[in-house]
Amino acid sequence: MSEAIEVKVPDIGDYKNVPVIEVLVKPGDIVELEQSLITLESDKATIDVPSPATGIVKILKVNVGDMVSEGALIVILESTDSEPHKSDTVSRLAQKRLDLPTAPMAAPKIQMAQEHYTSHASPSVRKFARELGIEIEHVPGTRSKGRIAREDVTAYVKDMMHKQRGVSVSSTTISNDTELDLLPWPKIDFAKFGPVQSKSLSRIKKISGANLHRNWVRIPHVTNNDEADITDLETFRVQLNRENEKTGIKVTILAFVIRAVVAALKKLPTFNASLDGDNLIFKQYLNIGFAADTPNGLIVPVLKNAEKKGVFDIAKETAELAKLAREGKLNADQIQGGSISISSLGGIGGTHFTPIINAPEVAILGLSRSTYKPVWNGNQFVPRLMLPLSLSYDHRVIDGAEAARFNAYLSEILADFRRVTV
Ligand code: CAO
Repeated sequence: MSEAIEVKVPDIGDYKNVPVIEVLVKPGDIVELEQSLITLESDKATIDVPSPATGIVKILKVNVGDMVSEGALIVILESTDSEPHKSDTVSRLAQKRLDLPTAPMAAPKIQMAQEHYTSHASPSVRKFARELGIEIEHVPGTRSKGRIAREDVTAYVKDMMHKQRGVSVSSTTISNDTELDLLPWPKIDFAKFGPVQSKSLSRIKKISGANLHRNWVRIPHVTNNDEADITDLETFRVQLNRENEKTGIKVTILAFVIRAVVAALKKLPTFNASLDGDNLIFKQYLNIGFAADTPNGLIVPVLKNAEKKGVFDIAKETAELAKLAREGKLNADQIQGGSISISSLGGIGGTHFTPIINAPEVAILGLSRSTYKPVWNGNQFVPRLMLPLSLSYDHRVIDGAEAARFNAYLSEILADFRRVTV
């Protein structure tokens, strides 16, 4: 049965005419036993007045700024508790003192200002911060005397979330250490150890660095390493270049790999997807990005509609895009809209590496330098030209087995390029 309860300011010691600094409920709110209803603040303490019962707030009798003393009516509550209640909090306190049987008592929560705590916040605000996993000491208070209100905690959480989403392009150093709870970046006076020279990062390095940093931290990367036998393809490539010497177009292994990647994306479309919240966006276009090393830093031009282009066209267009990248002449359209990226270090060296995914793509293929290796053909070791493949993938989207299949399929095509169209 419901019962109307007059909730009054309980015994709060010697405090008189204390201002109400927060009203935490409104008519119609459902409140739990001991849930804070209002916060009072004296010179020395903040006091939360808790609800003496579970129920619904029917009438609110105080506003922020009102001055109250013991016995002042705060709220009329319609109790939904099954146990009978005394008519107000004061009588409950009296009952408790006489050791009479009673429902759980709602005593005021008094916190002495600036004594045990360095920050100034009411118990309800502290509880709210605790529930959100926030250390109240970190929250700047905006109320009088620097007191922290519930809204300050909310604003602090919003600010933290905003910072975590944001990307700083002004620096490639670890600027968000505190959010990741990392040690601060070491500050060293290098000149102590010998002569040094300071040079500012190029604009491209700053931008690509900030993107690489975000992608490395936010994407759970795994790299699947494999090797493709390109012995026959290399013979074909050399022959093609010899036959087409006059055109001035040089086909490198990269053009064949781009073509092979197009075929792999058609077969395994998850590699041509992007995460959008809890959804996967499957792209119907096949645009392949490739990392180009430029004097100013790394840039990723995008070869559009690669499925419509043959190996010669791909070789010609990648060379043109790489030239534009090195001259700093790429336009915005030429560096966006990729399905997947390729980072080829084959012209330089290396065996395998871990390329960083170019978000919002979900995979990147790294190519290292091909070398002759002894490969067992079932009867004997034979020299075969092996191209190292390093496929980094976003493990939220792609499973290890899919990644292994992608590399295995690529290897199959590269070993016998006739399969690219099959
Ligand atoms: N194995 C062996 N040799 C290879 C090879 C490989 N995997 N890939 C290329 N080569 C050879 C080429 O055949 C060429 O040989 P020749 O000089 O005898 O003709 C030579 O290496 C140089 O190739 P290239 O680099 O000029 O051409 P490409 O098509 O292979 O690559 C481009 C073009 C723009 C991708 C490349 O120049 C480049 O900038 N690579 C660096 C990419 C990079 O910085 N990645 C790291 C990014 S961080 O993840």
